[in-house]
Amino acid sequence: MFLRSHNTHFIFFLFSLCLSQALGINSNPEVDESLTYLWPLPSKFTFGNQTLSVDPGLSLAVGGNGGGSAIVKAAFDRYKGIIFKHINIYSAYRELRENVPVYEVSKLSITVHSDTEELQLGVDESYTLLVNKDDRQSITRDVTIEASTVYGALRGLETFSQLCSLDYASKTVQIFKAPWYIQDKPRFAYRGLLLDTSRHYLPIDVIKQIIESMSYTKLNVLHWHIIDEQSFPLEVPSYPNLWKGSYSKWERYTVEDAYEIVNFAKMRGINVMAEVDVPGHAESWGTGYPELWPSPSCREPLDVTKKLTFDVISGILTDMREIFHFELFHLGGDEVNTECWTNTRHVKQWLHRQNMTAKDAYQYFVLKAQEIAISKNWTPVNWEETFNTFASKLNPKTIVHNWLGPGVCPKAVAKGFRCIFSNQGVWYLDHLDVPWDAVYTAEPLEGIDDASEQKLVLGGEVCMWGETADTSNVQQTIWPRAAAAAERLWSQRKPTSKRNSNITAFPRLQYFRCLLNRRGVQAAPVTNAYARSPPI
Ligand code: CP6
Repeated sequence: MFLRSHNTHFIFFLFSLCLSQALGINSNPEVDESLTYLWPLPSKFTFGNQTLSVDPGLSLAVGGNGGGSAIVKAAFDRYKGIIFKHINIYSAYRELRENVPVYEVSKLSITVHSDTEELQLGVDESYTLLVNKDDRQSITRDVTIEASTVYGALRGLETFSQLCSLDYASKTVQIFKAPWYIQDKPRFAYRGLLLDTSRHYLPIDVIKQIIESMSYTKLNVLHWHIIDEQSFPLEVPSYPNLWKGSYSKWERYTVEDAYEIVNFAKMRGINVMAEVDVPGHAESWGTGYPELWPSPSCREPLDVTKKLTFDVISGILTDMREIFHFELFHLGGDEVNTECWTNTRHVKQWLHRQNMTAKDAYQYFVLKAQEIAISKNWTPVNWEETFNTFASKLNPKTIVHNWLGPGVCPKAVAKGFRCIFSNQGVWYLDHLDVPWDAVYTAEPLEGIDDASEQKLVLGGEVCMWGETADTSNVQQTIWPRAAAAAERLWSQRKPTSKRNSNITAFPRLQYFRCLLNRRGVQAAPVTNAYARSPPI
């Protein structure tokens, strides 16, 4: 009796061992994680132990209602360039003529179910990626990506490209640990990066390179902080003197340039959220229109008393509405010092007549700007000071953008506002002393336990302010730490500490940082002299 039972178990054990070997599936995700080289980590995946070679002539087959999309075809061509970047295709084929071709992966099939190319907050970015097991009929393997939208297909293509690695010795591209089964979707709808083109001008090509590199980590919003007190680089046809506030004629963006950026981003599934920061951070507006300053010697916030001020805001937003199709629009509202209002005679008199304090005038200004944005069918986003100062007066559509510390999102969502997390202590990239693991372990839902309140946190954003970054160092300041935030925002929540991050995430992030370098992105080492992690 005992022996028989023991035997049965033993035979079953042998059987399952053979089965899992035949299938080549390793289904224990707890163990898998540190063995994969994907960034950000997909929500569900299994892999095996086979190595496949990928044909440099890889072809694309598309299907589904959205299969005809130019976005998918262009992305396939881009990714082919990335995957085979270091292979000279002619020498690869010369080898082929001499040896028998043995590529196991020659075709990628993509199915996109919906034909809509609408790119808005919460667009379905999920996908399933299959690098199929041996069907024992032929050596070729099926690789399929299935997604609801073209944007899901883009995320799947990125993951596929990360499965492909170049074997420098044989000059072949290989997929390790096949078969792969990956089912993936983002944890948060809003995964942003702020770029500031006012403190230093960034050429169009540099902005495009940054957008391209964002797509490698599945970030999906470029928050373009275009204008600030130092310079006004954007062309505004309604008020053509505004860009006189640029550093020079050469450090400007035409309307055409802005279109080009938005389209380049859309092709990569990235929305561009423009910011017009008012009433503070707007001194440069007065270079072209000095009447916008309270006085020539006291230049910001913008003059709250004048009709012109709101006409100009309205003109800028009207022109921008043509360019920026994203439903969110950032109106700033941060760091407003009202001394110029209380110290300038005509403004002081106006405040007195209106029976307003300086704080009332700040609220009046912000709400008026919000109304302009809302009338243009935009959802207004404000830095957290507006919420901190007059939450009950804010339009309920307002999205609160955190920055001053970790505390405001719990308060904002408790009052029913939506929130974006950008705690400056961990997600301001210009703070060079913040190590990668502090970025990685930051949690947008910290302090929010209620499920319906958690839903109001749209996600988060890392901020690359421009005071100390320009073309020469912007990419190495953004990466690799922005990638740490990107995984926090994409991948499912798990308890993370510096200790387990160092085991499960650190080797993957190091690998990913090298991947960025191979793709031509000047990502810094994961730990550097400024940002050394403490020993675990
Ligand atoms: N510019 C604008 C900035 C900052 C903010 N707004 C900023 C403040 C403090 C730090 C970094 C950046 N440079 N317009 C705050 C939202 Cl540490």
